[in-house]
Amino acid sequence: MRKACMTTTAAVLVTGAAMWLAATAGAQGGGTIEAEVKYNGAPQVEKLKVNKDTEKCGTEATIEKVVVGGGKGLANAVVSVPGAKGGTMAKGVLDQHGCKFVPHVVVMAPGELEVKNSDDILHNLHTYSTANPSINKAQPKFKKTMMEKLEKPEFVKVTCDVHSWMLGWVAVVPGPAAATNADGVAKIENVPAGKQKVEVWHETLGKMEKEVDVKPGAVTKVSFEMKGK
Ligand SMILES: [Cu+2]
Repeated sequence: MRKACMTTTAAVLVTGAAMWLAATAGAQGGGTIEAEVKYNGAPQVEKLKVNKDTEKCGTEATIEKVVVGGGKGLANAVVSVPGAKGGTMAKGVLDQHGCKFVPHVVVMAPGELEVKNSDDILHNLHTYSTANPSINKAQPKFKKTMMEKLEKPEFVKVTCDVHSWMLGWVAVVPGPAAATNADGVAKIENVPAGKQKVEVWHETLGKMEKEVDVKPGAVTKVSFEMKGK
């Protein structure tokens, strides 16, 4: 009884110390970068007629090349801090749903990508890579999920050989990163304080970079304006 009691006390002390350490690290070590990406041009969204698997794909496909939202915000741009170690990285999950890649741009740390097939039809994952081995693999309707390796940083184009209009991207980035939302805003949390290079990538508009000074425990804002090519 006495031993159990002491073990519990020790566990509480250890948990308390861990929480204190985590709180201290959060307050001193990292800040948030809020990036706003704008595009001063016209959206490029193509529509085309679909005449295959229409019960799942619908009769019209939308190809999102440049999506511009409210206040000229550019969606689907990837904002990353390539030189920062640590930070929060999302697991890579790419779904094929309604004969579209969802999300249009997946952001992930080097490692494994989970590829889902939410449609009850055959898709064929085809990636275009230089740093990673290319993938060209059928995903039949019964195969709801498959795991693929993308271990080197790279922006990988993804298509489907069954449905020619399907287009997506997987951004494999070494540091903390996020894709911009419909308003062109991306928030990256837990970025180590100090001078950091922030990089923006967009599938058709290219790359830009800026240096920011990340303040611990604060939000550092940075804005970009992508130019048309
Ligand atoms: Cu497909």
